[in-house]
Amino acid sequence: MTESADHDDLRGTPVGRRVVLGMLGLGAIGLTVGSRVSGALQTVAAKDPTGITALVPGAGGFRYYSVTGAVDDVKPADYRLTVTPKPGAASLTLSHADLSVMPQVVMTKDVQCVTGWRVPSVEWRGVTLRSLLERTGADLTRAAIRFTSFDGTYTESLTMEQALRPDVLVATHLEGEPISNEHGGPVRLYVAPMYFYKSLKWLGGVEVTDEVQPGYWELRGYDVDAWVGQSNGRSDAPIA
Ligand SMILES: Nc1nc2c(c(=O)[nH]1)N[C@H]1C(S)=C(S)[C@@H](COP(=O)(O)O)O[C@H]1N2
Ligand SMILES: [Mo]
Repeated sequence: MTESADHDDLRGTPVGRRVVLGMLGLGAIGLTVGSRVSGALQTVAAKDPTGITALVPGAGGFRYYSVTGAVDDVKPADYRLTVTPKPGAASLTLSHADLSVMPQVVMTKDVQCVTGWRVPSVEWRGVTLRSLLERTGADLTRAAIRFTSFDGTYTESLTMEQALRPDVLVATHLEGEPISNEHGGPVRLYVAPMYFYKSLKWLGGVEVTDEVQPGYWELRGYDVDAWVGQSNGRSDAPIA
């Protein structure tokens, strides 16, 4: 099914398939927020029947998404990440400088949004979630991780097995530059093998949990295990 077909199908359909409703929500929110970016973008978005053409200025092919509208532009010096190493344990706080002295990893991989757009060969830099968990003494025998955003609304999750993969990054740099506010800076998640909704922007909290707690879009019908090409009824090529 195509995105425009989803939207057409939904006209006059009061309730129904959760995934399709979720997709409508995703597209509509991209349009709403994107239209605030600039008048020119609003014009482009308004002409697009799928409503998801709000391009991030100067970021070839990316669309801007935020379920909360504009988010505070937090400077690296003011950034804090709260880590809860096991359920019920006291949390600890990391600064941007703490992240920058952990082993840095660079990976060039695709970005694939579940609504269909793909940006090939994007360079990400940061620390693996694994090394962050190890260095904060997290209990790696627990089931899952829950992520919160300092936008106050968006959440995500990974199983512990997924979280420990080498291609899951707590990212600080995108294409060689500090991640901009639009892209979820100063620190966001990049979950390479999964649809981009797993890559939570404006990362504020990393919490070890005893069960997977489905994230924002997953509560609205998207798959929790969001492998590219093997979930959400899509057949995109996997990200190598
Ligand atoms: N905090 C937060 N993270 C988020 C989202 C969001 O709305 N809020 N949208 C997700 C979705 S659906 C996508 S496609 C990507 C978009 O990232 P971009 O705006 O850098 O292109 O962010 C993901 N992470
Ligand atoms: Mo997305």
